[in-house]
Amino acid sequence: MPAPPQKANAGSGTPSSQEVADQIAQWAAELGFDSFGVTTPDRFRAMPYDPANALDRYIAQGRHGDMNWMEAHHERRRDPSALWPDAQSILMLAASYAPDEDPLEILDKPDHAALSVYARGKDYHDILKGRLKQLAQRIAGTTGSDVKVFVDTAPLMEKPLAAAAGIGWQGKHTNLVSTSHGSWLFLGAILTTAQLPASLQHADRCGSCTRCLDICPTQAFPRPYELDARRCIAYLTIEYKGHIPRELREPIGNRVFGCDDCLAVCPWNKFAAIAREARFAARTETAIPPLTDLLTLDDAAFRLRFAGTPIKRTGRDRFMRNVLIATGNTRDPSYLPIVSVHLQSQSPLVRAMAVWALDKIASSEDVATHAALHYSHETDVDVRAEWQHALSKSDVPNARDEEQG
Ligand code: B12
Ligand code: SF4
Ligand code: SF4
Repeated sequence: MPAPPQKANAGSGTPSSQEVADQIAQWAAELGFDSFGVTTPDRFRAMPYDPANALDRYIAQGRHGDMNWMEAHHERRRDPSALWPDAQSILMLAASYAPDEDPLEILDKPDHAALSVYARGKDYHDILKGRLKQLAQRIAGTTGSDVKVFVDTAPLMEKPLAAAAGIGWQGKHTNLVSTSHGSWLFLGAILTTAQLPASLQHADRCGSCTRCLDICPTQAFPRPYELDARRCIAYLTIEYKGHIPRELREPIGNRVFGCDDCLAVCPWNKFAAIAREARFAARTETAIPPLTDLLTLDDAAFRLRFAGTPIKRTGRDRFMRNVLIATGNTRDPSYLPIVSVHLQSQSPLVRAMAVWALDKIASSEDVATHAALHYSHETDVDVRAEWQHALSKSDVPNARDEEQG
């Protein structure tokens, strides 16, 4: 492998490592990245809050919930050298997806679905990966070094790496914040065997602010700078495959896919320019859809509607589970006909949340009428439990007896 650039070699035409870093910064800007910084595995390990240790605690406490892939790749995630021992420098890139409107406004429209800002446009993984690959090719061509590109899905801790690379700091909501782009940044990484000068790190600028912690609808922060994913709406609506715990359904409100509350209240957002990348902007069909539109989606219509967005990856049934929770939270009986259709869904996940929504929007007489049609045929234990809970307020004797017995 050719030697990576080190220092200026007067008259030879070989660029110094600082000149190479400056050139990469320029390319990154040309490719649409809003921020760029360099760090090393040693600097990452020396971060004052010890990210590897924080990850160990997070996994040991089960805060990753059923994201088993975090446990499976734990050793590699905790240290970039474990992922790739030859990596000498880590280049962190950030792209702004700052919205052009207040993402919290939709929360006042319970008959519409709140889809988190990051999921409204084209899938950022695709956009970022394309750009990172182009940048990596140019770096490899210039330095002769080996390069690897990562965005989100690789076992790398992108937030502390970005903090180590001086892009910003990890805020109390745990995401990376920057003084110029606020909390709206996507992150990506390029690892290389080239030795490049490390960037200066940012100081933590959260100060005494606690806005992100205070607004969280599900109290997902056990303490500042720490998140229990099991309580986070982003986890529950996107990653979690099971029945969402009963006590967290009402706080979810109309957040059907992800949540932006802790990001949106960050005071540093006032310095964030609207995202340059038009493909991150909301597509008409994903902007703020009425719940009625979503409640009628079958699998094919779901795929068509959300093709190319992160939403498609959750699959129709999990998405419909979330839509039914939002529908229950409207407390609006006019949804009764469409909710009752879902009582017959093939998916227990959907049937269970249809029963919950029914309970929230219908009278106990209506619940009993629908139970008479469906409860005795129900074989799924979780769906039966939802029926029993709903019926505990009405007069259907067999369900009440079963719950008591
Ligand atoms: C797993 C995951 C999730 C999980 C868990 C999130 C979490 N905080 O762990 C869930 C599904 C909940 C999630 C949600 C979201 N995610 Co996410 N997620 C990831 C992923 C894949 C791994 C994160 C991870 O390593 N978690 C493990 C724990 C240990 O890390 P941590 O919470 O950051 O813990 C740190 C702090 O506790 C800190 N710490 C501990 N003590 C102290 C003390 C002090 C003083 C300080 C300063 C810090 C500190 O050290 C730990 C290590 O850094 C990354 C991509 C990647 N490969 O890194 C994207 C990523 C973090 N997610 C991202 C986004 C955009 C989101 C959402 C905004 C999406 C949405 N709108 O719904 C939400 C935000 C929720 C939130 N408040 O965090 C972006 C964040 C970009 C940014 N600006 O930081 C990332 C980087 C993806 C990307 N490539 O852009 N996500
Ligand atoms: S994304 Fe929402 S639920 Fe998750 S921590 Fe932030 S405010 Fe809480
Ligand atoms: S809202 Fe306040 S505490 Fe939270 S990340 Fe932003 S500045 Fe820090």
